[in-house]
Amino acid sequence: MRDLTSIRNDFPILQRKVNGHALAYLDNAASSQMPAQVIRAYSDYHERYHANVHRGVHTLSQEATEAYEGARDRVRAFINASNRKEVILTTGTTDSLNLVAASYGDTFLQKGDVILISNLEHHANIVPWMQLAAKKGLEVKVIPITESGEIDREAYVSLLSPKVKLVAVNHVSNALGTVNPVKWMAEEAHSIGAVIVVDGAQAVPHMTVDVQDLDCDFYAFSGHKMCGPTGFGVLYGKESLLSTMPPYRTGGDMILSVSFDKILFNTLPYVFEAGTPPIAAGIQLGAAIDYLTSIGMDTIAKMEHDLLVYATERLSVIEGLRIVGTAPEKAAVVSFVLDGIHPHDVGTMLDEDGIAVRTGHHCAQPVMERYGIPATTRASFAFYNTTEEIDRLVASVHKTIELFR
Ligand code: C6P
Repeated sequence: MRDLTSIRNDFPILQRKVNGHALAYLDNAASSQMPAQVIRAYSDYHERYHANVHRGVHTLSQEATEAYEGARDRVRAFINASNRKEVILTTGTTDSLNLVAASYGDTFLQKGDVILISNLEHHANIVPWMQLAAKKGLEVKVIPITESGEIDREAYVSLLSPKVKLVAVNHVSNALGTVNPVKWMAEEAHSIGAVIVVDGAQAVPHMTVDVQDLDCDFYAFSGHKMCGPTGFGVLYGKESLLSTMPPYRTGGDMILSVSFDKILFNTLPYVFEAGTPPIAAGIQLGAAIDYLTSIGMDTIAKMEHDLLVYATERLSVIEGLRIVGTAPEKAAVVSFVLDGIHPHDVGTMLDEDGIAVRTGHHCAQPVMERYGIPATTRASFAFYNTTEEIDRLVASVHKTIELFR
């Protein structure tokens, strides 16, 4: 196992100072940082083999295609999809979920059908379904959560009826960190003939994900939360479903032939990938997967769990601080509120000490509504964080409380 100092040395940004202090980057749920290996993959592509993919017979284009398609193979292995046709490369989780709503949802859901959405969702796994429901006359029902921020299992089971055709849930909540029982939820959804769409944006970077074991129908995630690039992500879908779905976007690369009489669409996965993709970003995602794999997802999960336990212990004893989201199964996210101090003020104070956290509703307003709060301060950890950074967070929170009293 590599030691933490050598891992941290891979991340150039961790050397920088913010407001005169060493950066303590605790906003990994928003976007994680990139190791030099992933940064280099970008310049390497541009310096040595920048060309379009899937088109040229020339060497550069072939090299670019090989590297880009190599990233797809890495994704397939990383999430244990059964074959590469099931790996659609997108611009991110949001794009992936919109693809499912626009293609699968618009084709197979009918007036009167019910979509179940958990109360824990990011807006990206709410808005496309609500828009679809408004367009097609579907009904959206909400799976409630308990006070600790877990799916209310009994309520979920009682909501499942033959009218339910689709369940939308995240694997890990970005606002609270709750790990949801998606394998069990998939089993229940399938028992009444519904499909399950899992938003895995906050899970894939932090734990081993096996889509076949979960038996989810669709699974979406983003590159930039897993030490990879922004503007790139993945939609996993079962081949049996993807092969029945119409194209999402149309144009070049998603066709086999075009004439003014007839268009023949390309095969999976390319039929869902119209136009020139963000090639460099795709190659970087491949490099990010190599990097995470070199450390090991189980090691990453253990390192982050230790940070979660330490941060929870240290923060929860602060008078006037309340942690929102206390599920026993949590990823390394601590969302909290301080009596009488707005999270934005907390975030600004922490930034003065070089500590980056996210404040606000985290694009999960229904979660905030559930707890009757407008916002939280959220510290989210990655394997390269340290307990010293958590100590600094705690000290800075104390300082903030004293200043605002
Ligand atoms: N959450 C956060 O700070 P995109 O923007 O498409 O890469 O990911 C959207 C998204 C979808 N689902 C979940 C569970 C997410 O956490 C996110 C992104 C960031 O929590 C930015 S809002």
